[in-house]
Amino acid sequence: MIDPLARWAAEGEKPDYTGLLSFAGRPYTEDPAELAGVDVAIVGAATDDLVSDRPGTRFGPRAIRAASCPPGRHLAAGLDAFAALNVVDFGDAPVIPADPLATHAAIGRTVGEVLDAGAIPVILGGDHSIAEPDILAVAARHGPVGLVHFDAHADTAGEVLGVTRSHGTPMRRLVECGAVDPARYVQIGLRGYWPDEAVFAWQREQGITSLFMHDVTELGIDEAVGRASGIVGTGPAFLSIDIDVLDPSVAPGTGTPEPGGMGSAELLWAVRMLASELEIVGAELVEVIPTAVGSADITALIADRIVRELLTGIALRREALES
Ligand SMILES: [Mn+2]
Repeated sequence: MIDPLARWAAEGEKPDYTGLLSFAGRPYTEDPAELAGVDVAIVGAATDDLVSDRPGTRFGPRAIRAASCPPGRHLAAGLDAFAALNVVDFGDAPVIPADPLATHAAIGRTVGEVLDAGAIPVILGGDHSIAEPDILAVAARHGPVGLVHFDAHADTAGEVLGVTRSHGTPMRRLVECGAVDPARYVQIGLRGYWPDEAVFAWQREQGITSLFMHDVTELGIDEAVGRASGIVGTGPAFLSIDIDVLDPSVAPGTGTPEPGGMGSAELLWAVRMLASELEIVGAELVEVIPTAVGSADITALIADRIVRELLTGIALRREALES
C-alpha cells in the first residue's frame, strides 16, 4: 500500500498537484490482499470502445483523480468521509483497447476482487457500457440489486445501430438477465429525444420507474429522491451516475450531452441523501470526458465532488447504524 500523503504527514494534507495520482490522495494498492478492512475501494474503468457518439471517457478516471480534492469535513453533513471510512484507490482494471469483451471481463474481475474483500466498489468510467460488468459482479455476490440510475438517457435500448453491447443498452441487458430487479429500479433525469416509445413501453411492462427531468422539476429534487428511495427500499442497491444527467453548462465534457439537465447542487445533495438512506453495495460514475486535465476541468471537478458526496452519505448511514 502506498500512501501519497505520507510525506506530508506533519501537515495532514498534501497539495493537490503533487504525489502519486490516486483518488483524493487516498492510499493506493493493486493487491487484493491489502483490501482487508477497507470500506470503499475506487476502481478506474478506462474504456470508451462502445460509445455511439463522442469518445474520450477512457481519460475519465485519471482526470477525476487529478481534480481538486480538498480534505476535511463536509460543511453540510458535519462529517469527514475520509476520517469515517477506510477508502483506498485500487487502481484501474486492466482494460484492452478495441477488445470490449476482454475489457468488460477485466472490469468484472477487478470489481469482484473488491467485493470479495467485503468492500464497496466505486467505479470511475469509462462509458456507460461498464454498468454491465460492474452490476453483474455485484449481483453475483449480493443477488439481484435495486438500482438508482441518474442519466439523461434510459440506456435500456435493445440495440444501438444494430449493436447490442453498447453504452445505450446495459440496463436492459441487466434487467433481462435478472441482475437488476426492475421493481426496485428508478431512473432520474431522463430528457431529450431518445429512446423511442417502444423502449419506454418495455420499461413500463417490467415495472421500471422513470422520473423524467420534467418530473424532477415539477416535484422538486427532495420529493424525487424520496420517491426513489422508497421504491428501492431495503436490500442491496447500486447507484449508477451518468454525468450527462447534469446540464451541459455544468458538465460539458460528456459523450452525449443533452441540454435541460440538473444543476450540480441538486445532484450532489441527491447522491449524498441516497447513499445515506440505501444499502449501497456498489456505485459507478460514468461518461466523463475530460477536456483540460487538472483542476481546470470542470466536468472532472464535479465528478470528484459527486464521489465525495457518495462517500459522505455512506459514512452518514454507517454512523447512524452504529449509534
Ligand atoms: Mn448513460
